[in-house]
Amino acid sequence: MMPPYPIPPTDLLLMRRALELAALGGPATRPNPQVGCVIADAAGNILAEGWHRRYGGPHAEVEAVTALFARPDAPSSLAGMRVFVTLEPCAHHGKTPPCADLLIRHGATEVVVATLDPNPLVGGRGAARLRAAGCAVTVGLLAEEARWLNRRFFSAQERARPWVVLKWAQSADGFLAAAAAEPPVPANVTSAVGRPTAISGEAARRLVHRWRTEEAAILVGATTARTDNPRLDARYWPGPAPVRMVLTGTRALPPNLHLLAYNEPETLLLDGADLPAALAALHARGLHSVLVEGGARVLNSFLAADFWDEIRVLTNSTLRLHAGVTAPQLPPAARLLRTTRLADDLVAEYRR
Ligand code: AOF
Ligand code: ZN
Repeated sequence: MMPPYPIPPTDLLLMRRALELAALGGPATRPNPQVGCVIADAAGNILAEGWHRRYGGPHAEVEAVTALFARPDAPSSLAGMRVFVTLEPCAHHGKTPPCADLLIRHGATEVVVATLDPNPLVGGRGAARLRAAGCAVTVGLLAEEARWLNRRFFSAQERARPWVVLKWAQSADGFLAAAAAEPPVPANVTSAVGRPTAISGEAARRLVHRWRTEEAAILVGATTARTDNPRLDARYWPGPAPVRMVLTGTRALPPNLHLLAYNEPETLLLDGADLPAALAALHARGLHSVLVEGGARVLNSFLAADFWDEIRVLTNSTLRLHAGVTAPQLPPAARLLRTTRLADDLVAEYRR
């Protein structure tokens, strides 16, 4: 059942709050979704809040119900309360007992859900169980926002492939790197192998490290691994570092590269000739998203195969390279989500 039209503005506010709480879970919930829960009284006053804080920890509903009954003025049950939760309450015994049962046990009479849980273990069963117990369940309030928040989780559950974020940094004149050959470089040279070139400023680099904490894996091609010798960690932002991956060709990588020399956790080497297999390997490891950081060949191969969900482009507006490795072209399906300016760098984020 979709929410009644018109949607009461208070319901929107309460579900938005639940989504804010969900986002506090951040990468710590991986590979679980980020879930938030708000319990309000019949008038719409928030009495308790909760969110899924970390993988294996209590679910959002458990946190909120516990907070509610810890109040000195706690109600005797959930009867007459309004429970807002960003994901359908679970119906399965996972690391924790089913949230639907918890809500029923406490006499819940109204639950508002943003989206059903795509997990086949749940998939509508939580809502059905609540309804069977006489609880009114509404599904679909701010569903799009809730799906976006957990886009990586939904991608894994619904498409059995990771959410793919392509990222590159380019000069104002559209180059990823200066040409490998030292000048003089003919103006028409667009080599695929460049020189390691610092494109972005300090703030943009820090933002990229934040992005790295937000995705489960990070991937570059063998040429980038060789030429740039990147670490691909997240040392400029608190949070988990992504699992590092290199798409390799036929040549072995030099073992003294940072990616191989500092091999804890292990850098995975995947076959660059078979992108579907590489993505399947990520999915099989429970990695729900990947940040693809280059180089040109790898980015273009993801674009050509249409394996992308978001594209983020950092453009240094003051740097001109005149020649070198040409930046990929944005695909026609890319829609600008937002732009941000960080000193000289323009950050453009696209989705489909
Ligand atoms: C909820 N509320 O806050 C979350 C849910 O292993 P477990 O017990 O933690 O269960 C993980 C699954 O439960 C996860 O895949 C997803 O389907 C659901 N997550 N459900 O009711 C929550 N985090
Ligand atoms: Zn649950």
